[in-house]
Amino acid sequence: MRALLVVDVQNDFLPGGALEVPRGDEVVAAINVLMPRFELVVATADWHPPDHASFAANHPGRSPGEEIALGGAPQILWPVHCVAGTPGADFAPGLETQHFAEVFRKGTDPAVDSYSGFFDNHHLRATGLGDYLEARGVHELWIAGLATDYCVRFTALDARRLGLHALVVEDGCRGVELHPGDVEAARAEMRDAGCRLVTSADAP
Ligand code: VGL
Ligand code: ZN
Repeated sequence: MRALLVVDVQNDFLPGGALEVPRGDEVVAAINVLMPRFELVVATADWHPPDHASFAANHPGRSPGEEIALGGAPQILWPVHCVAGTPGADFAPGLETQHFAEVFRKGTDPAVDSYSGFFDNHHLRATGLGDYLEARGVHELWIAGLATDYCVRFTALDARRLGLHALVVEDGCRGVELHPGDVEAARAEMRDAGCRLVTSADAP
């Protein structure tokens, strides 16, 4: 069984959003074309409480882009984004969300961030996505969305750790590129972990 996972295609990650991904809006059309080709489509949504520890605003004197230690691990501080229930957390306009069989919310714990759609950044808590896919006999996971160098990357790496075939649809993804080269490094890391980098033309 093959499934498509749509990662964090939410307003705050689009141009003009709180944590804008350059050309992030371009993934919508590519994903809309992809979705009808899969028997199962699921999505993740970044879904933070206002007091989330990844928000620079919750650390007096800190600015977005700076790094702190959080629970013993490095944490990049972000602008306030994808606050649960706000318009910034809504799916992008035009995204055909009626294809989503399920949505997995992540980053809901104020104390820990969650880039991966499967586990939080400390790998302590599962979102349920892994069990959901296993219960449906999914062995091949196609992944598209935002952002290539954060949530797509960590989701794809966790998919491999869980023994799934992971295919990252490059024209369905865009990166933040906080530092130049981040997207290229993410591509190399995913490839080295056994992910296949494909385009939507390769879809079934
Ligand atoms: C993301 C940074 C912070 C993402 C989420 O969806 O890639 N990046 N929160
Ligand atoms: Zn976030």
